[in-house]
Amino acid sequence: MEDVSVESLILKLHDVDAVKFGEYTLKSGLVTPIYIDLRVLVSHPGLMNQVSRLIYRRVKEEGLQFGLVCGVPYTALPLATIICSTQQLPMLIRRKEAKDYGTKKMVEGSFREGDTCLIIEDTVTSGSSILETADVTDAVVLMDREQGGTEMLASRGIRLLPVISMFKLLDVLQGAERIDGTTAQSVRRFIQDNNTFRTKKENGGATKRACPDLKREQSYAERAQLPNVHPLARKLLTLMEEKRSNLCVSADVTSGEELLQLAESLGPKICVLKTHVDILKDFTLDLSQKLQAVADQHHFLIFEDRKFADIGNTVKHQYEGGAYQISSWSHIVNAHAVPGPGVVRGLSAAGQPLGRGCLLIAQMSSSGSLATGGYTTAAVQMAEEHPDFVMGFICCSKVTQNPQFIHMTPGVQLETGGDALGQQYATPEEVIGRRGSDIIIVGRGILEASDRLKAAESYRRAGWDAYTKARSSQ
Ligand code: S5P
Repeated sequence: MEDVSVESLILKLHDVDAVKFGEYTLKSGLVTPIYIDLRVLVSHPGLMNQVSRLIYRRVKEEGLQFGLVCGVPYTALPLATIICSTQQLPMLIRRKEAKDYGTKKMVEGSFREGDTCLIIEDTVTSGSSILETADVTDAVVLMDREQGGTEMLASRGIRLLPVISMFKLLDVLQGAERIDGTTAQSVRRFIQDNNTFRTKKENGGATKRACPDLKREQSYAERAQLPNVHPLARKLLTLMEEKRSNLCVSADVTSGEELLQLAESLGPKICVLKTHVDILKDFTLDLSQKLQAVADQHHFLIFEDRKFADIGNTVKHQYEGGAYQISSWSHIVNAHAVPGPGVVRGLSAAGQPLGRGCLLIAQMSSSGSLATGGYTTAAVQMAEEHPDFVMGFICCSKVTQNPQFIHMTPGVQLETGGDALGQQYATPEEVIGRRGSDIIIVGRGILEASDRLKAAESYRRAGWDAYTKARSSQ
């Protein structure tokens, strides 16, 4: 029987030069190591049929209900035609430009207010052409370049169903030895490096990264068993699964007593308690010992959000010495990648013998953050080079496919929005479900609630539900 799988399609697309590797300059001037041109499909009738079948199958798998089909011109137009012809569905044609005579309609074909139309697109990079097409809820795309389209559309409430994703394409071509590991890696880096998108000004003008792969192939518990996972990450992943919690509370309070009280009451709900000791007016080493005892009792980790950012020698002293002696009580610390790998080596010299772990700041939640693109990629690389100390990232969305790293995301509230000083909030559903992060970090969403325990439980449930939903939708 003819092989109509996505894998066989990928190989055929490569055969007909719809996917090419080399150096190609895009309209934007950007040089890309991969070029995708699905316009060549029209010359291969067998391929047209296979693509149409796979698109239709994808849509049916998701159980989408629709009465009309519209292909975004030009490449997806003949694909929509084949689907409509074989499935006996009415079609709509969207004009690229309204004609300047006659009816001046943008859409040809019959439809009524409230009709549901399936939008078919050939490739998606940013997702903007889908936005232009209609008031859409779902769209299917043959090839998702994974450069921000899914995330951008998700932020507008549109679900994008890809038949082929860029990372899958690279895996299949590499597996079939059509491309070597170096080529695959350079394309992966290019995609990760260029998958930012700018939301509209009214959303805060932030640069966000798309998630390279939203799928959660492994559970937290399975990842805890990976041979090269950092021991502290192993402990964290295990307790997350046990407590059914991917919630980190950001305990941004100013008194030691309040900090302890918060740790005691919210302890059972959280996997990590994040502190900023330098905002406490009465920090003592005795307080840090008490905090450790509460962490042991309720099985959570302590994360001092110190954001180290100096040369190795200085951060080593800052980490182990001074009034705070952070390395003596905090399981996790974080660091900016700005100083280069020396910052990790300095911290590691003090923390690794104590079994401590570090999160590198790959992205930030604040509007206008400079931690994007090449900076983010460099932070990921730095982590990969120091896996014995770096256990994960502070980030807005998944920054690496490597399951040994933990992704922790701040800027989370149950409602999207922000504060007056640049903070930007996304929901647990968005952060865990769509952006593929592992842990939500919540501060004021809980601290400012009239009932903090109740609020923590709402966030715990929202984060956990988003995780289980993402796992079950595979
Ligand atoms: O990019 C970041 C990184 C961090 S660690 N954005 C952040 O907001 N944070 C921290 O997360 C920030 O310092 C604060 O402690 C917490 C967010 O607090 P919230 O009250 O806005 O939820």
